[in-house]
Amino acid sequence: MMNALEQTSPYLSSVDVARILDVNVATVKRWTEAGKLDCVKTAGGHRKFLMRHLAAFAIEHQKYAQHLPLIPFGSELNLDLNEELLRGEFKELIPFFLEKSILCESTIIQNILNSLYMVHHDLVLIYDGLITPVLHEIGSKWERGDLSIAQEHLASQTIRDAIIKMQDIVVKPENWTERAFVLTFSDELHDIPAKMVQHLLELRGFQVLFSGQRTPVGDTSSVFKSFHPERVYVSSVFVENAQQSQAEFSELLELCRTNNSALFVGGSGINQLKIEDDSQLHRLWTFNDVMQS
Ligand code: B12
Repeated sequence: MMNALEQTSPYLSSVDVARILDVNVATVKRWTEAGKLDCVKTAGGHRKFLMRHLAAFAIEHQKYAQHLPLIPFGSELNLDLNEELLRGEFKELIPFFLEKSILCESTIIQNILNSLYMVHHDLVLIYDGLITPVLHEIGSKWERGDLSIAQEHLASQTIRDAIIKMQDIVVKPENWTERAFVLTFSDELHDIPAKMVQHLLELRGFQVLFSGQRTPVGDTSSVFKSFHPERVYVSSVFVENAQQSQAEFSELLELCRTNNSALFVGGSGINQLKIEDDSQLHRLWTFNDVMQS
């Protein structure tokens, strides 16, 4: 595994940025002074840039998005892969992203996600097209014994962290429209899909409360009282105890009825539950469904 200190520096110099955006260094300087392009200053007064600074700039100035190296930095630069990513196709990227997440190369993972978002502005494409197949592959490798439990944890946490950090550059509406509460049942450790649901809802302008892993439904009545969510989203990936999850599901549906909240459920764990026909309840399947819900 790669030592954190051996990772490529995430910082770019003004010269790097000028080269990437195909402008001269004086232009980069002017943009930073005008506040168009954010940066950090070193103790010595030098400007240093992160991909997220370029991301924010490219979102405002779309023509420069085409210049961004999606697989950035020195030897990692792979022009064929770059071409593919610009087209929003992930055939080659999936094995590359998988390998880098297993190696815990978080800088590259982060840059790929940020760059993809900058170019395509489409979280559903990234979640459904890249993250989900890579996580499934990590699971299959672990099942086959090709990855240890520790490696599986490290790889999935590397991806989880990058998904969360990508939110820094995601442009969200300025005003909240509705409130949503996102949770998993009390025996659930898988919370990455729930995190993604949270981000998609935020993108739609929802104010979201996310309680993550292992949420005892019985404890959530206070959330209904204080937060008044118009919507509740549950992600269920693995059901350890079907009876307990069934009881929690019924309790949650009842809470939603009492508080007039719509309940949206998704994930393969839901297939193991008896779902009543109820006008307040909606079964969703994909992240695209979350955007349409
Ligand atoms: C990462 C991971 C973990 C991490 C979770 C870290 C975290 N913070 O999330 C850790 C290491 C903790 C973990 C633990 C375990 N895991 Co695990 N894990 C995975 C892995 C690799 C990825 C899970 C994931 O995020 N997938 C990505 C999501 C996006 O994909 P998805 O779950 O298929 O979801 C899709 C839909 O279901 C849907 N969806 C899901 N939620 C929602 C919600 C809404 C609203 C909507 C619309 C859609 C939706 O959207 C997705 C797109 O189609 C999977 C492999 C896999 N195939 O997924 C195994 C996997 C889920 N784990 C598995 C197992 C067995 C376990 C453990 C029991 C292992 C153990 N023996 O301890 C424990 C269970 C703990 C528990 N009680 O929950 C099995 C489950 C098999 C099963 N269903 O019976 C899998 C499939 C691995 C395997 N191949 O066997 N795991």
